[in-house]
Amino acid sequence: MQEKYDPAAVESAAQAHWRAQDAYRVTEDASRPKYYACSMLPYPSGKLHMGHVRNYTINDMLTRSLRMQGYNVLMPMGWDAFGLPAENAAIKNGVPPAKWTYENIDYMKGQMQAMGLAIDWSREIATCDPDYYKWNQWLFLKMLEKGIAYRKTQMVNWDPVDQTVLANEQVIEGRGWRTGALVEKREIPGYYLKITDYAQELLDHVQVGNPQATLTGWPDKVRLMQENWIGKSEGVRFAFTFTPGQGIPHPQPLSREQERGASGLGLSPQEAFELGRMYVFTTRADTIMGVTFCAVAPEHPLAAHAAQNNPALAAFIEKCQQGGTTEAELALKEKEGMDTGLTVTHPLTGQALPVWVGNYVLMSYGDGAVMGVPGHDERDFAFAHKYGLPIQPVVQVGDESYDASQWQDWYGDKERGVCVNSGHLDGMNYATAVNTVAAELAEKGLGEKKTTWRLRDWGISRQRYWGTPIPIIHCEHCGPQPVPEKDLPVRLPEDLVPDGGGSPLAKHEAFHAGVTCPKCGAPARRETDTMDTFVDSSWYFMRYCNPRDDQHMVAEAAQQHWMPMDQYIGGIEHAILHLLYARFWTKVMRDLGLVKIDEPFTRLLTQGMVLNHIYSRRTAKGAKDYFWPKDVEHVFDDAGKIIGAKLKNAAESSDGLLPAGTPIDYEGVGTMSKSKNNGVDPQELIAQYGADTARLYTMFTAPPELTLEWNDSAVEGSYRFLRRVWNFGFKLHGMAGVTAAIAALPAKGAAPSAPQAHFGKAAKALRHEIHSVLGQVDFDYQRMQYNTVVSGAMKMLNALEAFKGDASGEGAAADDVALAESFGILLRALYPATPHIAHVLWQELGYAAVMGDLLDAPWPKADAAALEQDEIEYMLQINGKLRGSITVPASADKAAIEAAALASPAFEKQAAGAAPKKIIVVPKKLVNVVV
Ligand code: ANZ
Ligand code: ZN
Repeated sequence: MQEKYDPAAVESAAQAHWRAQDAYRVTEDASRPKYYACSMLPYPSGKLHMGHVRNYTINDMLTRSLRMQGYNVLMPMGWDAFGLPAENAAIKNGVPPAKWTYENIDYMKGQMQAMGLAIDWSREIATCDPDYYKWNQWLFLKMLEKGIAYRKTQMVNWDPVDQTVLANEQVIEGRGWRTGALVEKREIPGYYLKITDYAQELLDHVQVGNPQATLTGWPDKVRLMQENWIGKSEGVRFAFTFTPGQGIPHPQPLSREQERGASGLGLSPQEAFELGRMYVFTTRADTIMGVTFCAVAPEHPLAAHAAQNNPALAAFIEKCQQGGTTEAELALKEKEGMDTGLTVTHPLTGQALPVWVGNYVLMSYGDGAVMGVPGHDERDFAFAHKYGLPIQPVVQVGDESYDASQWQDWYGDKERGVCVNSGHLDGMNYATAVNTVAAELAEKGLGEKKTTWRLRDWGISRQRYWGTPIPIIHCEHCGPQPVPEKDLPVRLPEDLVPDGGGSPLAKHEAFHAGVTCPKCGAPARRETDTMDTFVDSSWYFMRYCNPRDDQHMVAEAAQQHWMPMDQYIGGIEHAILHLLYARFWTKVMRDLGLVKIDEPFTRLLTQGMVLNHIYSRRTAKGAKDYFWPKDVEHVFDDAGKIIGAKLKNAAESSDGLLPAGTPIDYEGVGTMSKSKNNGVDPQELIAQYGADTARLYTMFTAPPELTLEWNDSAVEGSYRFLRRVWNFGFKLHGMAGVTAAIAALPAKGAAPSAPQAHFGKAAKALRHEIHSVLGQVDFDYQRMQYNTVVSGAMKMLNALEAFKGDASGEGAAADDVALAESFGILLRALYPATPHIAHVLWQELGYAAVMGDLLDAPWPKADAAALEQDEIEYMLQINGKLRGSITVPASADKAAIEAAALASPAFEKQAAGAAPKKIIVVPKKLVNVVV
């Protein structure tokens, strides 16, 4: 055995051993309980970052610890290989996205192997592989058949210079990322998936507090984010009629059928406009008597109508449509509006109300129009203040007094509110008022109660090259036709280099060559749009169960064996879209008879971000340079508080080479990122300390779900700990008594052989410590709190290092047994975190010869007998002050403990002959004597 800990040698030996055994290949072995643990598949960006290291180490610890406990564990890995960065890299470097992607995959796979992850590589998937995306196409066609996929026009970002559609992330402050041209909105056809048909089920299964919820193994935070995204709102939908005589359609009475409109779901804003109506959706029909204006979205037909001969309004509408229009962006925007000059009629009072265009009204939600109740809606309140519109309070809570100059939280409280200033509604609570108003509106044929959802159908068409081709053929005569199943996959040519000007597929004649209409046989052209990459990641985890099946998308037996996944691990950034789409896709597959599960992921762990210090400096030109943490040191004040930073060494900057000592701005900590120069490269870390240190450090520094703040000296500390483990192992290796004791340990499956009576005092104390820490470690493994698993291992090593055999009990041999047993427990407790060093020590010291390979070694169980103590130490207090301790037999009763306390030298010294007034005994902890 090597005397010195040499991580590189240890790690390559362990990895060679695992490779030779094909140690991580799993099959559907029904004799053991299954466990499917999976990390979200990475994008092959080029190299691993610390977030990956953390994510996969968590997964690996889970996998290894469960395997030792007898589970058949699946830990697969794959690549989310389609997407925009590959195209951008291609534009920049002139390399085809396929080549770039496959090279990155190779490199990152090598990095993962160097980390010693227990991945079953035989199940590897790359989503850009035709054997994989063929099934995206196949399922899409099934969805088309069932009407779950459909075609409609969609709004896209259009770059007028490059003549191309831009992804949202390519629009920066309203301009194209490459050309800087002002981006226009265009309507083009695209494909949608009806996720809205599943809204109720998606909500029920995830909602906190819902009796139908099954995703109780997910963090509440994520469940709530999904609930909000799905956004179920119960309220009333009703129409304001146009006040006659304004040159807009005259309101007409409608039958229920007419009101349902062409879609059957109610008139669209345009249809309603033509019939003299403007629908709104409100969750607060109880405030209907407080409406003082209405507001419509800039895209609403009423706005368009009013703008026809109002250039100022037309300009305002255009301005609203520039820049971001996502809800998050709108929420941050200053509320702005303009009067249309048109009025609508209040359905209950008959009052004429002005209609404004408001930038805070979304065309895509409800009916694209709101009733403005500034008295009780915070946004309307701000809007009314800005434009001098009247504020009319109509809800009273307790004896609060309404002050129209300032918003107060109770104005929006519907739970405790009672209607006031509302005529016949006065005195009603929320529910009664809403029911009354809904009934009156229904009576007038103007509206009814309605549930509105925030969730929209999922648009999957992307005008990009590097994605799954949508299997559609366009025929001049027959329109869009599905590609026949036998012709799948529609292969994506892999040798194209996009140039930024539109999809190269459109210009690539070979892609269309020989294509004919499946219906009439006329020459035709392929669809050139590709699928959103969220499609790829919506079901890859099911494909891992039968990755090479070329006859089926998913194979029944394998699905039933592995799915649902027991534990999914990934970043919080995927809390909404990816997880929602994957849940939806699973339900669609269920309804198509492909799988039998309702939900794909039983438990979810969202790991925290990895943070590091951020250091910057303004350049002479006013831009910002960021500096590597390794080049900077903190400047402290007298109290030890960080007040700034300076360069530790000379460093390059935009202003040239800066000398050591140059002051630098300290920005605090933030997520590691390339742009802030504060990333730590896992490769460098592994080269310097080894993978085990990288793994141990990321596990030890914080619980998996919390953020991890980088600390170089703690990395060093992790390394030193492993070196101590090695040194201790080396010492034991040289002790013939210990190696003999290891060889005599019970084999796997055999009963423990050493009875408690065998051990002397020191050995009992060691075993007591090791087994009680083991109990804690075991519990922490179950709850995946891996940071305290590592600290438990540290405690074990401390106890082992401090151990001095006293050759009591059955002599020195019993001490050796205690050492052999204890170190074997430490190695197993540590192994899931640092498998290489644990594996090599396990082999070298002879544990493997007795208990087999560490991969499947028996998980140690805390020995109840070792936890029993012969003697207990009590802290001794005199008048509440700690004065020493006493040791009494574990069997001592209260009287015996009191007597021992009074007989102790500490008491005699402190009490100086005074009589005790009172003695308090806290069992197993402390005795306090009052004199
Ligand atoms: C009047 C009112 C009074 C409202 C009040 C709220 C409070 P949730 O809960 O998210 O569904 N709203 C309706 N359609 C909108 C749109 N297209 N763009 C922006 N806002 C819209 O929100 C429902 C409330 O959001 C509705 O209830 C409406 O304002 C507004 F004291 O109507 B309310
Ligand atoms: Zn045709």
